[in-house]
Amino acid sequence: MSDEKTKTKKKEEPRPKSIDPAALEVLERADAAGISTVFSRVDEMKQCPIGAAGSCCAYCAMGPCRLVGKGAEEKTGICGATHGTIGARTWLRACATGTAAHADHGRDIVNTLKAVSEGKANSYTIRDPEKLMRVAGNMNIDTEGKDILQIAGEVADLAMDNFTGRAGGMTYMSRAPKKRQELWEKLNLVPRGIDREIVESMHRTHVGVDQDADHLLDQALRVSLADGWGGAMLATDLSDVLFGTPKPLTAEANLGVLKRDEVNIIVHGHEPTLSDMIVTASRDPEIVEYAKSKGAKGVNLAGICCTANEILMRHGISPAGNFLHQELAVITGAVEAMVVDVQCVLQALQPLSEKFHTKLITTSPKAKIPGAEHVQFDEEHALDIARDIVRMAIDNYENRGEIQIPEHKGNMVAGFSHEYIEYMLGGRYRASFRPLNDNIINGRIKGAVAIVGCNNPRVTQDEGIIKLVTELIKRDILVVVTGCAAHASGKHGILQPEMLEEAGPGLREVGEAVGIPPVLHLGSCVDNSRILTILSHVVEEGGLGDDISDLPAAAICPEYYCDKALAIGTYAVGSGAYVVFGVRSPIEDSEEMKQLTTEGWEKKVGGQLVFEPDYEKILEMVMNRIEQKRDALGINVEKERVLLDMAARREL
Ligand code: NFS
Repeated sequence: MSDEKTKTKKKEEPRPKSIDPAALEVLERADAAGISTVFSRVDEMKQCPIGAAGSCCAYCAMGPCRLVGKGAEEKTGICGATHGTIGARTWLRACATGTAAHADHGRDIVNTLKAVSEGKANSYTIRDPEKLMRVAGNMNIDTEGKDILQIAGEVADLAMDNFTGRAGGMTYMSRAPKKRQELWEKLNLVPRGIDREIVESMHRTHVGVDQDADHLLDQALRVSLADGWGGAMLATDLSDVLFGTPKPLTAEANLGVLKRDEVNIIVHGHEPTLSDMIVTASRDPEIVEYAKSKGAKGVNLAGICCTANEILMRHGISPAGNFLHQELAVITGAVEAMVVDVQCVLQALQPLSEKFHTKLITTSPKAKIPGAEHVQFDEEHALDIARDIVRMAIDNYENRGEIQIPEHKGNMVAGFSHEYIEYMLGGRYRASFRPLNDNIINGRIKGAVAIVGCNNPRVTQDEGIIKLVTELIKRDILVVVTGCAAHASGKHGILQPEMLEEAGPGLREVGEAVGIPPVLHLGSCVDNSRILTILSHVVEEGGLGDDISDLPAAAICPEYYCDKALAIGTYAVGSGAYVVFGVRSPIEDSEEMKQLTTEGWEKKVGGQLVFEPDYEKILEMVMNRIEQKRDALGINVEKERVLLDMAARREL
């Protein structure tokens, strides 16, 4: 490089790792001690620009093929695959993987419900029999004269048939608005069975099978719909049946929930089955006594990722953080055991935990990490296994070294199920979404946006999530959050009714009258299915069009990192939503793919998936979309703003 060039080359400002002060504090400790984390490794590992932009195909041993260089757009792989084919194949396979993850989670819940119905999993009960009856009703199961366990068994059997395809289609597709169901029928997008769609997606993406990008993307929609309206929705509903339907509760969030003088156990991953038992075990007086006998004041349970959301929503267990917090929790030195099940668990936790006293315990029959201790979970001995794990953590308390727990934590209200939102809006005896529809129609609430998904160390942790949530509520947008976006919101204190003061005047009025905060925590990522249910109810309630695609609503996944997120985004589009992902576009190099997933999907299913790394632009795009939808509905007429008087509030 010439001297001239060296002189003029601008020094890039280092990107802040996080906007979370707790994360920054622990990272300082890590850096000082030379400890590697996902935050440091991301700087050491440059992204492959070819793969990142969707120009690499590694699906067979003739390649990997790279469609780069002069005339790249016209280039093909050795087999002849174009940019569009490669992009669509990669997209479809990601959706199949994401769907498989959510569906397999759902299948385990179904198996647990079945075992309970047969009296084989005695640690569990049907905590919400009312919900079981509602689910049975939704599934058209005749409950007359049957006892609760028999009904549970029949629900589990029919749920299982959704996986195999024996149910003759997917039971829950009928929950969608009529018009949407007809569109799916017309386009042949109705999933025939969860497993079948995953298998067919894998088959179609094998080299030499489906090579038409548009046709491949139809399968991406179909398999992802089997996630949203199948695997994920079953996981949510049946978890509510087994573990309780969430109701609002308060908790704290961030690394500051770890306790200096108690045995800290972190449950991390996604499934509620074992973690729910660990909650019970950690509260067992005998176990607490055991902890005291080892010099601790008690047992403190906290969560990371979506397992955390499951036990937060149902038990008020405070989460210690989102995806990028898993290593940071270990680096505090205060975690006696990190108990992991499936998904989003970094392999790097193992060598890291060896540097501290933390015991890394894998529990799923599906997931082992070399070097970690494996205590295999099975639902028939669930509570005993949970007790053993808690005792292992207690025994490890005496091995603690120096600890450094950041003080930061946010207060929050979580636990909003769709049932509770309906009840809150309409009251116990006339639970209804009517007040929400009315306030969207009269313009007090402009629309609704879901902010969902992950952290990704390629972008500043939590920045996009927090910026978008706070800016949207200022603009009178009701926001719902799930997954790691919900964790971020909790850590930064924006899941509190006090946030109404930061909201636009219309949203604030409604929030105060109805008693809801402006940002609602709906749970884990499988609970994105609650959003589908809410949107369907809102359409059904009337006055806002007759399909999800008519609603002034959108979804944003600002910091996505994994296949599950793409499956969620794709089923949201297939359901009629406008979806924006941050970070970067995995199809940047393919004009055909960009066209198909935006204008193409808009024409076909009334939604689109756009990638945009700039948060300001995302905000503008989403607000424009909401205004366009309001215009199309004819509800954007300028009205004189009337402040609510007492009578109007009572009516609300
Ligand atoms: Ni969702 Fe939940 Fe978090 Fe992303 Fe991972 S934990 S399932 S995938 S990182 S939001």
